[in-house]
Amino acid sequence: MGLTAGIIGLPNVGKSTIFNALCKGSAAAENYPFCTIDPNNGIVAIPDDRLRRMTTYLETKKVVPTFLELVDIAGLVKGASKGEGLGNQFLGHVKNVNALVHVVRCFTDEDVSHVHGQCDSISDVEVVQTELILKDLETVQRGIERMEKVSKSGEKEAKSKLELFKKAHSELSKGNNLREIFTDNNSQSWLEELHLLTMKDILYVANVDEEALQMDAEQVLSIEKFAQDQGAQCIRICGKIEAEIAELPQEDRQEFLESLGLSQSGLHVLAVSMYSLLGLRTFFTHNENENRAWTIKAGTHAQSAAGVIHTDFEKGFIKAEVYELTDLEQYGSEASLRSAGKIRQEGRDYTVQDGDIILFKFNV
Ligand SMILES: Nc1nc2c(ncn2[C@@H]2O[C@H](COP(=O)(O)OP(=O)(O)O)[C@@H](O)[C@H]2O)c(=O)[nH]1
Ligand SMILES: [Mg+2]
Repeated sequence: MGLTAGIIGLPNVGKSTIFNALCKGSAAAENYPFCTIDPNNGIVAIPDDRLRRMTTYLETKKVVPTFLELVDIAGLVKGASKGEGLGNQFLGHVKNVNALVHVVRCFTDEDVSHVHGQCDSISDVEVVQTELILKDLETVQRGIERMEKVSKSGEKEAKSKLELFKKAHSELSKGNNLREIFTDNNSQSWLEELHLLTMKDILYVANVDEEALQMDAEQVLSIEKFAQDQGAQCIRICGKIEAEIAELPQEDRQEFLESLGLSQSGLHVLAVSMYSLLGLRTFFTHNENENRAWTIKAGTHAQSAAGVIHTDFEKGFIKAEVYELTDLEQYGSEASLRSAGKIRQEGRDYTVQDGDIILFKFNV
């Protein structure tokens, strides 16, 4: 499952700094030379300690984590929806991502200029949000015009869609993000064809000063409140520290983090938040060639989970043999788990749980 997050925000807020640090840091940690695709697209490995733990007991040739694709989307300024700056290019890129990571400047640095002269986090997020809303208004307006034509032909579904699009238009006109309004599956699937920006899940990232990672600064609190009012999450990352971490060899990173009083890197915090935002779960597989982590949506059944690995696994699905990491750590090997009856036999409708280690049985 390709999962893509687009990093957005005003110019000079630290988007590229965070993007580069996460991609570079991840590439070094996982030893993946291919991690950066181009200057604006990168693949970061989702850090997951369970892969390491399982590999202590299950010997294999390589360990493959699951990935998140990041896109550094430049060019959002006031007026972007009307084509200012890199307006149209920006909006073209942002249309294709699964989720938005909205970086807000909360750090103080007189050497780094601010597009609007002074740094005010709330008015900054509002400028960005307004551009997304304006662009959606334009898109929805086109949708309405199209549906008006189609519904004249008497098609029933088109009439209901037209109503829905009009409701969306009125909510946007009031300055509302659509994700907060349309939470039911039916509306969501009808709105999907419009690729609306304010329907996308969003995570706010306060790019803070080193001290503000642990201490509450006023700017940060106000952004956290802003996010909370929308039912969204806000995390704190210090771009400067992430950039320093990315330069360190893997074995020195934990100590560096601890010296700053931190337990996890920004990438870790971001990955965990992304998973929770998008309702994602991880399961693991093991064979002599690789131990691997896979991403699925919460609620995915065993047969569809098999399809994430290979369509043949899904088509020829027989059963899933499932066990838990903590049992593996207690019994030490698959053979011992088997003789202790700790490997469960599950059918196609079994709902895969986060952390399951699964051996799929299938016909080819
Ligand atoms: N002091 C400080 N400067 C930062 C931080 N993050 C980014 N910067 C600086 O802010 C400037 C703009 O950063 P950049 O990542 O290019 O911003 P972008 O336009 O949003 O991509 C650069 O000079 C960065 O070094 C931070 O956490 N603290
Ligand atoms: Mg940039």
